[in-house]
Amino acid sequence: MKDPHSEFREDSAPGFRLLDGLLAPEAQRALAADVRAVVAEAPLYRPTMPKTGKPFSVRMTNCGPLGWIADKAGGYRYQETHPVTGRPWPAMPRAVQDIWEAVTGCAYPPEACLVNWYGPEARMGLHRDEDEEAAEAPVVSISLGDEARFRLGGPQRRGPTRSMILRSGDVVVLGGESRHFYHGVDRLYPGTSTLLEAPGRINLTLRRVTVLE
Ligand code: MD3
Ligand code: FE
Repeated sequence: MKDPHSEFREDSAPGFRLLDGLLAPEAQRALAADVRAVVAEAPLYRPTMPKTGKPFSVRMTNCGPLGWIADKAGGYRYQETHPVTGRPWPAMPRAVQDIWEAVTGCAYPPEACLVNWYGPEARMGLHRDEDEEAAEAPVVSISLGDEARFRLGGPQRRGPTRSMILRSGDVVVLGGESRHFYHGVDRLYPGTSTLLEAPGRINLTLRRVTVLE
């Protein structure tokens, strides 16, 4: 059978690295507990699309100094406080910071850890991450829970895309050109992991937002 990851080698997506199964089950469980503690302090909420006000199917929260938010009136942006509680985001767990350092080798820390919580029916349309001033810093993604079909395009919205399965414990590093590629999540495969209490998937997206001088 064809290796499902083969089409994701460096040649077709420079800077894209899938670290398949980087996190052992015990590390995944510890991270899931960290995320539950974050959610207890900074509750999940459902963002809305700028202009249309259409709700996301993914629920979100953040930890770290900055959080990514979206709403009808204000658009996509980073801010220091939770849009519902008005409180500062909880601290980024040590384990999350350690993963960033280990996989990017960056001397600077990430500023935002977006927590995406997918229910069985949730998905994320094709988009680019372009709200960061630090546009050249890598982005790191950590998957926990049920498997998902992830889609990666190129620098233009139209054009070929490829898909792959992201599993619990997988870490993806988006560096170089791939940092600016279109990507999304087509669907979940509910029941493919027992890590979380309910069917679903958590994705942590780690980003540098501001440029260090
Ligand atoms: C490829 N999240 O929050 S993470 C997002 O699984 C987001 O929840 C998805 O896209 C998720 O913005 C995908 C993997 C990822 C993150 C950033 C990328 C892939 C990327 C940036 C460029 C190319
Ligand atoms: Fe994204």
